[in-house]
Amino acid sequence: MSVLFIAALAASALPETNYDESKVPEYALPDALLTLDGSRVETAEAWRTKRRPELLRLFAEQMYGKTPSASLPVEYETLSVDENALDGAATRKQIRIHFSGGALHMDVLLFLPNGAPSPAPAFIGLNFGGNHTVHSDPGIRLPESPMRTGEPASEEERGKSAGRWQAETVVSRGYALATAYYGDIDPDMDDGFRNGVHPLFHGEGVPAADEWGSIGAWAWGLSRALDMLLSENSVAARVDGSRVAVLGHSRLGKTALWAGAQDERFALTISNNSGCGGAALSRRRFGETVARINTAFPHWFCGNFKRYNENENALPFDQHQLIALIAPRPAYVASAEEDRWADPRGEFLSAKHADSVYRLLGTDGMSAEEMPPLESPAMSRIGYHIRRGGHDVKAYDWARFLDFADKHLR
Ligand code: GTR
Repeated sequence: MSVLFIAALAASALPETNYDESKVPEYALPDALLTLDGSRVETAEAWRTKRRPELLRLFAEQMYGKTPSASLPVEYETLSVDENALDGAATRKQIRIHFSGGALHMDVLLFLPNGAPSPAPAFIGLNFGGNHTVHSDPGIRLPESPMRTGEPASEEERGKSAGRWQAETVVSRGYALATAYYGDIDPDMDDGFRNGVHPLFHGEGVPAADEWGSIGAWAWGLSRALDMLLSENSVAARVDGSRVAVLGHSRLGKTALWAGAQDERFALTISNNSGCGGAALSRRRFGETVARINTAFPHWFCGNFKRYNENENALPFDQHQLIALIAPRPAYVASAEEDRWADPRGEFLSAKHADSVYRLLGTDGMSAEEMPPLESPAMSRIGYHIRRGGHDVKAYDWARFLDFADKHLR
């Protein structure tokens, strides 16, 4: 039997995808403030010292996999500087982060605003197609790591995702923009963790059932890029490391949430259409489900997460608690009307049910009681919008992310 045939069989054995709100099963969400031993967290101190570490551990061991605590040796190499990028509005820098003496590298592309006070707040996120897809600027290098197809990156793709990054707008509003290709950290393939960062920690072996998959690796990469922003002198002079927002779309939105939850140096976290395994509540089983995502993408989460295929109620948490782990730092969740696969209502409900933790920590949480209408953003400590259209990052999304960042990082 071919591999494709087996995969199709496995997928067809799954229940039909539900897009009917009336068929969402009844469920009880685990209480973010109730610890495993049954005691209730009543103070910010108890959240910080007891419940937050407990929840982080549960998400690591049961879902994303534990991130190695050891660090790899790094070196930073400036590949290029163009002080006159974006028609003079930005300085473009490309910095290569070498890990373990060159065993792996990640190229970070930066647009630093020329006309804004320095150091500037920044957005950082991984991209799907290589840094050269983020803008048509011919000076942006192609990645050396493979694409998801296994093919090398191509010149034809230059600038094809510029709409998803809005570099001119971001810079004109006084923010720096940093991005790296996610395949530099771990190629997005179910290949037994033979490439990318995993072998640097596991050698010939594979991660154990409670150790990181690809999302964990990508989140780790975001933290390593943040290390660079904070410590590479020429960058640190222009980027304010205490005001860095991490964002991502879709699987990289799941990644941004996990990065923001683990690494408290990220001042603000944005999930765009992250859906199942990201902002959407797993227990709703609306659109993509745990079983579907684990079948289609077995390498994204840890081995233990497969225990919850069609068994969501056994999860010791749900995704509202991932957002709660970001508290009291601001978090923003963006949905799209036609992106039903990602369950927009489930994404809103996660944002809303993180509220109790924000309030315990002394900030406001989610201002909207009900899911806001189309393109009427809720802009509290937790933000949310749903826009018209499908699964994508649009100018509308960026405009709201910038408004939200202005509110919290200025
Ligand atoms: C889909 C997957 C989603 C989402 C999306 C993406 O195929 O089912 O969970 O991550 O890919 O990343 O574009």
